[in-house]
Amino acid sequence: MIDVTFVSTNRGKYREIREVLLPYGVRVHWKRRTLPEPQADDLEEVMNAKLDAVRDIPGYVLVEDSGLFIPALRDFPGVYSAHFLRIWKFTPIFRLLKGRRRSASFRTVAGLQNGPRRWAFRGEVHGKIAPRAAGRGGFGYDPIFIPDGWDKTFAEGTPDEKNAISHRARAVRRVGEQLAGRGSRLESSNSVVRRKGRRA
Ligand code: ITT
Repeated sequence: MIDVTFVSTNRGKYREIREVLLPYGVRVHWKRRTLPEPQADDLEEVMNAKLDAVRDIPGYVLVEDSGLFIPALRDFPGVYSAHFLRIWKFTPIFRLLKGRRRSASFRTVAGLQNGPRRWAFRGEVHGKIAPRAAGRGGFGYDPIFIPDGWDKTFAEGTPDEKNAISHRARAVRRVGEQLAGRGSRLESSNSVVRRKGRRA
């Protein structure tokens, strides 16, 4: 078994990540810690700031930053997803989307660190914003997001159904492949983590 410390305030993320990494022989330990979320242009920048803040933790350390991107709202709430949800919940999104295209996507950038080494892994799922909130599963924006190919929201699906296709599961399966020794050279390159100017 490989041990990984996942640092986050979000228990829902931990539950999903734990299940996704288990088949790779990776055991996830959750460390609850509030990490800096600088005002940044992309998820990767935020992810890197989070990794900077966990340098004191030995061994493999995993963090991730996620967001809901709505093209009709110029990708809002995007990197501001956590802040926006905390203050406003869903109603303004429904109001802003009246008469506009409802397509949306969830994105995750997961960052893995071990001493001086860093890796970044991305995952995305496309879908649309539901007409109204539905379902009690998941967390965050799950009640208002209908992934492509589904006729229900993430919050109406089971944890396994969400993990089969979610942005987070897609990014984190790559973490599992990396840890199990099957990661591609591109994704294990530090330059991927450090490259600027690319929207995550
Ligand atoms: P950290 O401590 O890991 O930063 P967080 O909840 O603040 O946890 P983010 O900064 O990545 O996480 O914020 C992303 C926001 O989007 C936050 O409000 C989440 O609840 C929400 N979110 C992230 N992943 C989601 C998912 O899979 N389904 C629904 N909402 C999600």
